[in-house]
Amino acid sequence: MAEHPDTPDFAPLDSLLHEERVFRPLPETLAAALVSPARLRQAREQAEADPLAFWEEAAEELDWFGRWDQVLDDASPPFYRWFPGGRCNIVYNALDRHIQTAAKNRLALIWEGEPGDCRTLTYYELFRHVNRFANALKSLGVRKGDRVVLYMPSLPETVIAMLAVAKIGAVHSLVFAGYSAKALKDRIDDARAVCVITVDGFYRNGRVLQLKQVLDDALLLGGHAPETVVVCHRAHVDVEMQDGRDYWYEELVRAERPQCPCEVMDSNDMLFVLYTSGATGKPKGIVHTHGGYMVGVSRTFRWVFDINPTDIYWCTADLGWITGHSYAVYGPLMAGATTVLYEGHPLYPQADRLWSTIARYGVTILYTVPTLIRMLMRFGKELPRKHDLSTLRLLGSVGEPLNPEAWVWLHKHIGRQQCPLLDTWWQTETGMIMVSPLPASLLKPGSVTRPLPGIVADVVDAAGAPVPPDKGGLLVIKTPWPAMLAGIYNDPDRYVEEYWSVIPGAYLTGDVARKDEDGYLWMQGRADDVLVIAGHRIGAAELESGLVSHKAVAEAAVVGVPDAIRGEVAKAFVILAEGYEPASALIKELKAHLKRELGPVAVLGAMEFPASLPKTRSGKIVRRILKARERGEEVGDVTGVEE
Ligand code: 6R9
Repeated sequence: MAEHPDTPDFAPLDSLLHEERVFRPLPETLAAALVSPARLRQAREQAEADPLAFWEEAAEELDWFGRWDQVLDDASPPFYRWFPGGRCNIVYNALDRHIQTAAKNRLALIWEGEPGDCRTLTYYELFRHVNRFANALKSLGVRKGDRVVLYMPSLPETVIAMLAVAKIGAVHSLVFAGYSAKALKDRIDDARAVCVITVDGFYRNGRVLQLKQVLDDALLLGGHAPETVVVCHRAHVDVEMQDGRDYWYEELVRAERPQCPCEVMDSNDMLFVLYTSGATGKPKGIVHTHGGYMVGVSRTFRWVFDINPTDIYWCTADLGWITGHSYAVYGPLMAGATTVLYEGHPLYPQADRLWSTIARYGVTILYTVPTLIRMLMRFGKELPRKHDLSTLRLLGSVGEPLNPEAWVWLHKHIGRQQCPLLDTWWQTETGMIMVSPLPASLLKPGSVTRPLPGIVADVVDAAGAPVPPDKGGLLVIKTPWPAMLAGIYNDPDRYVEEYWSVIPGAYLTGDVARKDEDGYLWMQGRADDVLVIAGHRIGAAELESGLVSHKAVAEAAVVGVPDAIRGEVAKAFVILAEGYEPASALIKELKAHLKRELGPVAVLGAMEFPASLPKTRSGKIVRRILKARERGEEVGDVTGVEE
C-alpha cells in the first residue's frame, strides 16, 4: 500500500492526541510468555551490538539444505541480499519438516466456508495435497522461476496452490478475488504469468462470485496469455473450459503421486510477487525471496504471537493481502500451529459471525483489522457476550491505526482486560512485523509501541534528522532486515526512487509517526494524508481518532480541502453509529468534541455522512479518492477499492 510522499520539504507534525492510559501485563502473562521482559531486553542488546549474529541465530532455528556464505551482503545498497549462498525452500520449513515430528497429525488448517461448511487438514494431509498439486503443476510444464497467478479467495486449495507453486521453485502472485477483470489482466501481464489458478465461483456476502468468468473476461482483454489455467470446484457453477488451456484441479491431481521433493532454492530466489494498488495506475509488484523472508516471518510470528502447539490461531486477513501470506499461511505453518481460514464476509449472515467462529473452534489468538473492530463496536457489547470467547488469550491488530477507543473496547469486551492487545505495524514491503509489542510488553492504547529487536526505526524530518520527542515526522527504517522486499518486479529504478531516495541511506515507509519520551511510536497515518491547517501539520489518523472517540461516530475519514485563509481545512466523512442521524446539532457537537479532544487547531470544515467509505479489501480507507473528489481531480487507479 505504501505510496511515496512527494513532500521533500517535509516539516515536523504537531501532535494533538494525548493518551495517558497504560496497561501492564498480568503476572500470569509474564510467567507464561515465550519472550520474557528480561529476554526481550537481552535480545535488544544483542541485536544492537551485533545485528547479524542476532538474525543468524534466527536463521539457525530453521532447516536449510546448505549454509549461507554470509548473513548479509550489503555491497550494493539498497539491493541487500540476505543469507547469500544459503540453500533452502520455505515450504520445507512449513510442511516437510513437520512430517517427521509430532506435528504430523496436528491440524494445520481449519477452514470455514461462508455457507457454514467446514474442512480440516492435518499437516500430513496438507503435505500430500501440496505434493500432488506440485507434481500436477510440473506435468503442466510449470518450472522453477515461472510466475503463477492465483486468483482465488481464502480456500484450502489456495493454501495448497501457494505451497505447491513455491515447492517446485515457481513464484506465486495472489490477486484478490474481488479485483476486476482489468486489474487481474494488468497483474497477469506485469508478471507474465505462465499459469493462472482460479475457482469456478465462491461465496461472499450471500452471493456467488463467478471468478472463472472474470478470468475469461480478463484474458479476452488481450495482452500476455498464460499457457494454462487451473480451475478448482467450489461453488459448482457452470463455467466454460477452453480445450488445451483450462484444466480442472480435481482431475489434474487425481493421478499424481503424493510425494514431491522441495526444489532447492538459493536464499535470494523469488518466492512471490504481491501487487500493491498504487495511486498511479501501474501495478507495483513487491518481490519477496525464500531465505530472508522465511527467517523474518518465522521469528516475528513466534515472538509476537507467543505460539504454542495447543493454540488455535485465526488471522482474519484475506490470503491475497501480505498479512494473509505472512501470518495466515507461512508464519503459522512454519511454527507448526493450527491456522483458521474463513472464506466469506465477516458480517455474514449476521454481525456475530466473528464471535461465533471464535467460539466454534476455540480460537486462542485473534489477529484482525481496526475497521472490523470499529464495525463490530457499532453492534454493541451484547453481541460478543452471547458467545463463549473465554479461549482467547491474545489479540492482534494490523492495517490501519487502531484508535484508543477501539483499542480499549476490544481489550475490555473481547479480551476480558486479560489478553494482551498487540497493535502490529508493518507493510507489504517489510514482509514481516516491524513495530509491535510482545505479550509481556507494557501497552498504551493507540501506540504500536517499539520496533522489534533487530529493527532500527526512527522518526525524522526531510533532512533525515531525528525530530524531537512528541513531534511527528517521517517513519524510516535505518538498517536492512531479513524479510525486506528484494525489489519491485521488473522495475529496479522505481524501487530505488520510491523507497531509498528521499532520505539517503534509509528506507522510507511513507507513514508519519511520533515517538514519545518512552520511545513508543504512535502512527499518524500516511504522509500523503497529512493536513496543513493554519500552518500546523496534522496526521489524518489523529483527527479521525478524535472523531471516533465520540459515541455517535462509528468510522471517520478526514481529508484536507483547500481553504483561502487557512491553507487547508479538514473535511470529515462520517459513518454514524446505530441510532444516530445526521443533524445540525450533532454536527455542532462533533466539531466541539474534536476541539475538546485535540485542541483549537483541530478545526473541522464541512462534514458529510456517506453510506460507506471507500476501502480496500484489507480494510484501509482510501482517502485519496475522497480527496480527489473534493478537489475535482482525477481519482487514478481504483482497482484495489472494494466499497
Ligand atoms: C501489513 C499491511 C501498509 C500500510 C502502512 C500503514 C498502514 C499497517 C498499521 C498501519 C497504523 C498499524 N498500517 N499497520 N498503520 N498502525 N498497526 O497493512 O501492509 O497493505 O502494505 O499496508 O498500512 O500506513 O504503511 P500493507
